[in-house]
Amino acid sequence: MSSDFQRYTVTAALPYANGPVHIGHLAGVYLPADIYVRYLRSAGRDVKFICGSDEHGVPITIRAQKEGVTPQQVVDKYHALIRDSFLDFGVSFDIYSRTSSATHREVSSGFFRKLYEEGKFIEQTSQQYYDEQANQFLADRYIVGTCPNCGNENAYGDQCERCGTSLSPTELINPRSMLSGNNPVLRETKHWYLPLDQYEPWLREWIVEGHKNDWKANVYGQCKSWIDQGLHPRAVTRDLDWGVPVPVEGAEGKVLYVWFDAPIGYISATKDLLPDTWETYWKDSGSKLVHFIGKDNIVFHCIIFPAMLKAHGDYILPDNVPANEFLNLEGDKISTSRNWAVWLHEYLQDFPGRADVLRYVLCANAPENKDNDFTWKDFQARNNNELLATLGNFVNRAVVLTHKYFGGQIPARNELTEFDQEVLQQLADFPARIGQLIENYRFRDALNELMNLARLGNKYLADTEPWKLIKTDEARVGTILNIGLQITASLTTLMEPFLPSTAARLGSMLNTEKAPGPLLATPMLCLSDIN
Ligand code: B3M
Ligand code: ZN
Repeated sequence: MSSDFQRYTVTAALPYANGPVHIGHLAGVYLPADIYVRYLRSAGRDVKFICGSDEHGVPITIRAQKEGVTPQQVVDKYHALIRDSFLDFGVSFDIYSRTSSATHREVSSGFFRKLYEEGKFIEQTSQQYYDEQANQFLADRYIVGTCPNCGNENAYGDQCERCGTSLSPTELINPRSMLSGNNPVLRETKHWYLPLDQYEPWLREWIVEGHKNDWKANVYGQCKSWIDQGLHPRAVTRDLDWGVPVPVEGAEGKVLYVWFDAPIGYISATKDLLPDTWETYWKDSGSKLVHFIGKDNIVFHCIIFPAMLKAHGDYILPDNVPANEFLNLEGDKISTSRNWAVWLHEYLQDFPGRADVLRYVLCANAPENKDNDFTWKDFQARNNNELLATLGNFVNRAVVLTHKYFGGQIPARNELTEFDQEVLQQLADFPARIGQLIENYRFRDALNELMNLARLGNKYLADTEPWKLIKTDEARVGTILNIGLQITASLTTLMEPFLPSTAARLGSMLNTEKAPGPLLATPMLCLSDIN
């Protein structure tokens, strides 16, 4: 139970710094994580929100080759772009670090070395694909071929993106090198493997038995099917020249596999943030570790990384891994290579100051339990019918009428009718209900409850009709607006995790908070916009 924990370590998947981030990333990972963290902070909990760029691996070097620049230039460019997009959308990381940092090299090397010295790896020589023209082993995405599962002719050496099957290069039919296009040859090379098979009984007990009821069905189902199929040793090193060098003798020209070093990036980023106290967030059993990820990252966060943490021995394990499904765009899969995406930085060029509108739409339609579709028509309808007509309209009426009838002073609450009491009772139930939903990772439902509160406010004003009563019963109108403003103030607090800049704007309008900071300075709801 959440109440047993004294603090929270919340991570969001480290995006590859090989391209900008799009609405699928925001809807699937960063928005739910940010809502969760903002809620925890507002509830006074001790929480650290950790992220950074994933700057190693073949996706980076391939992009560098395509653009004719160095891998370092690629990651420098996209690290800055991604970091700024998150900032512009109010994703409130405590740190946005990067895996090319000195801290990360030290922490990930130290992690590997400890496992190596304690004999936790298997050392194995095997035949791997090699491109004789490029003089290079073909790790992971450097090799493509036909997927043995679905026949996709462009499956990668580690995964088929069409059917989602995870692959090893030698399973590909008709393999070809991404570097030269040639058919590769097999050559001998030595690597270190994490014997996942040895962790199978423990993983079965921890996940299949232990997390049956609290992990999301999509996450639990994927894990169970992996474990049921039987786990095998996995190589944690690669023959590449971009990455964290393998810190042992006889490993020249080898680096840590990107999926070995990247999750350790969560730990190094925490160390960057809190050089003296980071260990509390990773080693104390009073800390609740939660990983927000997309569904293609489930096996790495639920099976491989926990096995690494277990092998290491000093670390806590994730309490939950709330992965989302995918978001499509206008009925088609989002694709970087086909440039079919809404890029976050471009959205803000088209809709300056409207980050909250996208946050709202992506949360209301989040792919929590199944793949979902983003359409501009739905975006427009939700903006007009929900944000403006429901939320905006209510807040506008409450505030404008108070200015009109009471010069902007909050009127006194006089005698309460039965209806008033009923509404106040309903109002009092919202915070706990919304909080409970957020703590259970049900962000869509939580947002819907927030809108139900705005609906309650609209109904209250429509039923009590203060604009008719003002001529005859000013005291009664005072009570009505007092309650209307109470609902507005609660809405402001409760909306903060979802719509942070709108909440700041309303807070300053209601004088409940100090003026908004620079990130939050752009209003979404302008009083003149509505009615
Ligand atoms: N960079 C994959 C991705 O962006 C990977 C996540 C790493 S999380 C440790 O989908
Ligand atoms: Zn396939």
